[in-house]
Amino acid sequence: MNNDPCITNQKRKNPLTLREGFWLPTFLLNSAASFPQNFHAREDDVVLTSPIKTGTTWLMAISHSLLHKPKSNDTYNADADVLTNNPHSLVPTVEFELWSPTTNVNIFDPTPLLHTHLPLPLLPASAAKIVYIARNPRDTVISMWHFFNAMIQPLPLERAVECFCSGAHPFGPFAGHVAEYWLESRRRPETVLFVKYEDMKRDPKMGVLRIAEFLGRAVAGTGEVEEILWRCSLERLKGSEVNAAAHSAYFREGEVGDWRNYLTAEMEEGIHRSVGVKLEALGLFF
Ligand code: PAP
Repeated sequence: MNNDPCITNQKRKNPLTLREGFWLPTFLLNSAASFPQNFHAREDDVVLTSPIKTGTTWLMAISHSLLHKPKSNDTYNADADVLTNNPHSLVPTVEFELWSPTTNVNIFDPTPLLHTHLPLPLLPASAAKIVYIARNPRDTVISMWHFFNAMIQPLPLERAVECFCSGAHPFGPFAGHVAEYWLESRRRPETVLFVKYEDMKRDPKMGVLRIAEFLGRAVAGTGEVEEILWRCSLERLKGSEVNAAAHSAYFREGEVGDWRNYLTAEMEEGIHRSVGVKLEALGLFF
């Protein structure tokens, strides 16, 4: 095992650079650096945060649905929003879209709901509300492997696991990313909500209610929660025209424990040794 930034860097494509102990895609360094300098949170701003492949898209769809509640006799249709836009278009990811070279747009002003994959030490100090979603590392690496196979280039699973274990993958190391947000959520529970993908899958209604309560958003009974869950369900998003056409890589199985279909005992042991024990020490995932 070595420390080469690897998953997206075979043949020197998409190199990574180390910042504050985390590997960032080099092409995102400028926008990542300007986030803490230029973002001044307002009281009701919300920043969704996550490593990659831990349930970001689902969290985006749910949070957008919660925060864009139509007022009575408002004709705004939140369902149409989610059905006709990929959630990543509804909730901009700071490092990808901040002053994007293509749009030259500063996304901070118009939207109260943002997302970032940046680790905690690279976030602005201002106290916007943060909702972080994490996932079991074994399912995360399998999801990551499928995603990079589809979006960048095919690579052997052994290589993907090796990169994951070394921490040299986009926004890695995974254990450090998760641990920092977890500890911050314990220190400042009113500011950081830590959500686990597995909990959302096991009891999605409770998951939505928890997020709604944290965001200070009153929910009109279980009917509304069920509607949000239906609207944001994997099946429905996967089947929508916009996602089927151009964003299918974001929607796959969405299963807890899918790693059992892929990882050998040796791979699993390696993940446990390099990532799992750090999370286990915090009572997370193992
Ligand atoms: P990202 O980091 O590229 O944004 P992210 O959305 O965090 O990806 O994670 C993708 C995973 O969430 C996929 O898991 P899988 O590979 O194990 O299947 C994807 O299927 C799952 N996912 C996407 N949308 C939903 C949803 N609406 N409900 C549940 N899971 C979802």
